Amino acid sequence: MAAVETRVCETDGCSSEAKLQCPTCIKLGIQGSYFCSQECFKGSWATHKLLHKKAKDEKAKREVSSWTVEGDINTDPWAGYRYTGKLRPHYPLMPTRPVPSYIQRPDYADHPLGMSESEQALKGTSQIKLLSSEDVEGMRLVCRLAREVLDIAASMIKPGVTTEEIDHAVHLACIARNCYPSPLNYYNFPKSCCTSVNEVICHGIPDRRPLQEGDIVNVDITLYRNGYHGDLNETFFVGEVDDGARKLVQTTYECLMQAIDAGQPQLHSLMCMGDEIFTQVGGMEMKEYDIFVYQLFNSTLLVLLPFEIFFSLISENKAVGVMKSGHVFTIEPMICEGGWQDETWPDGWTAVTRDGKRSAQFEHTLLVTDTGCEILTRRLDSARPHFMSQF
Ligand code: EYL
Ligand code: CO
Repeated sequence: MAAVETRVCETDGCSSEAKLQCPTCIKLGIQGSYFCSQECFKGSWATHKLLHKKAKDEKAKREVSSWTVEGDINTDPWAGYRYTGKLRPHYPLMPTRPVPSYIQRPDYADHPLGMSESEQALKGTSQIKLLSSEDVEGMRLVCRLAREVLDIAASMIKPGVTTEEIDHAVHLACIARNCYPSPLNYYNFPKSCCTSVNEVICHGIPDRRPLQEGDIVNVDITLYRNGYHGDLNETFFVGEVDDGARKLVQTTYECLMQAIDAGQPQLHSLMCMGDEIFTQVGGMEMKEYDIFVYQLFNSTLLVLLPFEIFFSLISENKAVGVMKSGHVFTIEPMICEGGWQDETWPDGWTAVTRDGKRSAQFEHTLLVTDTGCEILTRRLDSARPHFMSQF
């Protein structure tokens, strides 16, 4: 008897017969992708579109590797793309770095699209987890280790060093501390940290570009251990930089520290913290408030609520705006020299300013205590960030 082929709808939990095929998938040559109805197709879109991105990324990778002669650096991988500034990607990227199997992995590390099931399960819940004393110790440890790794990256900053070399050192330093480098494979992110040079606002991908005298570069480090993420970043000077760079980086650092000082339990302090960032930023325009809120769940983590969403919850007087002793979150202001408008490079990750002017960022992971915020990612050997000693 001949087998009759029946297709089942791709939507999670829907088992209807499916006859509609996604047109983009047909174009991109992606097999499968059948849905029973427009409704199911729309409902699955947020997840489904990631398949398109993955197929496009893989196609771009094939094109880059066939174009590149060994040893050559390709600084023009996306035909027709208009860059907003002087920075260019430097391809090809080195192959994905492996993490030894004895290191505990977050769930997204092995998901084909780098998605986190534990994070998805938390979508829409607005309660922030209160940490137990065991959780607090877990966060303290992973944040201290993340700080050590950022300090290693800081020690490498000088003209001529490539951001991929920094990423390599970061990758090994995470493993040496029995931690997984959190960015690796998170939504298929290809590297173990983010390096954001000059007009890159955030999520820059380490590549073969050597740092140049006068650059500013942000290195964003996140380590994962035993279900907890420790996340911090600093912006560094590469050699001598101009006065504009110094003012931008100094201002951004002050934003972060003033915002932290405004954080007190039992107040609508996230609003106060946001106000502090506004006040500090003065004449400069701002990309956005990036106060991401962490939630731990099922011993894996992390929901990131953009500040705008948080802000609207606070102004509606929902309990979620009240900071309580035992909440953990990061605060990560990004400040631009010019306009706040951003766009993303065709790699799908690198966020740059539309006007090509520079952007700086600092980030700490914080624990709310009865008396204020404890900076879990603080330096233990100095009261100052690295850029203050780089001149
Ligand atoms: C991965 C995934 C788009 C990072 C952070 C790397 C980047 C862009 C998709 C938050 C969320 C770092 O360190 C972070 N915040 O401070 N995703 C992150 N990725 C990535
Ligand atoms: Co970060």
